[in-house]
Amino acid sequence: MVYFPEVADRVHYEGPSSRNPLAFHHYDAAKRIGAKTMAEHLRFAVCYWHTFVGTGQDPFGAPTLVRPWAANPDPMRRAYDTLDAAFEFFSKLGVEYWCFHDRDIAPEGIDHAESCRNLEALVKAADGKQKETGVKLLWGTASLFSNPRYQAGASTNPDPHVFACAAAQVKYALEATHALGGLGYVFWGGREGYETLWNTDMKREREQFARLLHMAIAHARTIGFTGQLYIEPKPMEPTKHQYDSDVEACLNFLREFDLMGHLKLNIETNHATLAGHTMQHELRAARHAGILGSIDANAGDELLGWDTDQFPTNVYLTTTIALELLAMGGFTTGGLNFDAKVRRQSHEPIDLFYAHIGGMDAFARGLEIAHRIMEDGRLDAFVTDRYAGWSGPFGSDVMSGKATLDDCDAYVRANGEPLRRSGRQEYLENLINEYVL
Ligand code: XLS
Ligand code: NI
Ligand code: NI
Repeated sequence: MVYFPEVADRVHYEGPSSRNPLAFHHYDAAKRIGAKTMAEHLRFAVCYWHTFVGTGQDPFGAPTLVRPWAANPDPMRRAYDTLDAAFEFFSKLGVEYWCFHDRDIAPEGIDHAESCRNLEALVKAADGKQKETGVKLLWGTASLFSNPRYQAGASTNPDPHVFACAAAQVKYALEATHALGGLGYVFWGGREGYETLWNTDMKREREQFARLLHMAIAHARTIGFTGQLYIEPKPMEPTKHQYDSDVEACLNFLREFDLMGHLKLNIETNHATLAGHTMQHELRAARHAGILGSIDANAGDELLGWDTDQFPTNVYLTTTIALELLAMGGFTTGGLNFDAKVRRQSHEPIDLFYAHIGGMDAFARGLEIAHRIMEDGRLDAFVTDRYAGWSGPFGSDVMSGKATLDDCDAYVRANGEPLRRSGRQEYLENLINEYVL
């Protein structure tokens, strides 16, 4: 069955003047930007959960995204149909990667053993699809938040029996990811946090979470999975407070529990803004610590206080992301995964194409702009110059630990009042706009 008949074979690049809404206007996969092609820089992935199993259900209303691939009453049949639709979509869109949770691709069975069998069957089918289409797995993950048993957390649950369920699920999800040649595996702790501290031993829960991660690292080694493991910061939702609240909290967690070097971060735009940070801040903090691994590309709504997971269309945002990406030297195992969903009124399958085309075009433009800003060099030169004093004899003595408070006292007595220099924020904002506009 063909699920997306409106797209005959593939979405093509037609250039900025095209009026075809089912063509790329900026994303030209093979176009070279510096040393790499656009496709090599951006490494787009489509997420399975929002795009193929999201229903549009909200607390006020029933599902609106009623999909032709979800029509079969038998859950296993439905899973195979969904897989067909997904790989048709990936191929027609021309993305290289996909991402999934165990429960997205295969339904839960009546018990753990049946759930594992279901997953194995769908992994086998997905493997065939990957070989047929050439689409690869960016990362896999386990849904440790949807089943009611996880209501009080998965690895951070007060009950070790629940911990065991979560760990067993991670074992199979890791093996599934490995079987599919996944480049990475993500831990997003959807319920690894608390609703109220009155019933919570926060110290113990964080230790439990770290234990699960150490166990997963050991299992990855046992099965020979060499992909990158990531944790994904998010401050809240569904919990009131999630332990992986932002990049700096994750960094502290990784250092505290001896996990640095084993995990990197998968950073999501809407999670950054929920944490009260810009995406630029989160990426910068991770990049400086050497743990910027992958990106969940989406956008929030400035006026709404939850994870709206919208498609990124703002070129200013994609430019700042691309600047961090270029400054890092590009992805190694990571990519740009559209962890984004169409609005519940956009209920037709074709809306999924419009959404992804828009996101890919916005990133293509952002990449071109960021590359030109880097080539131009004025922004970097300004920042370097702003700190130039630190390369002088006094600045070097301070930073090498040679200078004492007495030396500072002597320096001020000899040199008097420092000159104030403008931060030139508006000048720099205009400089960025020279390229964006
Ligand atoms: C939810 C998260 C989730 C992870 C994967 O907010 O973004 O989708 O990316 O579990
Ligand atoms: Ni995400
Ligand atoms: Ni999210």
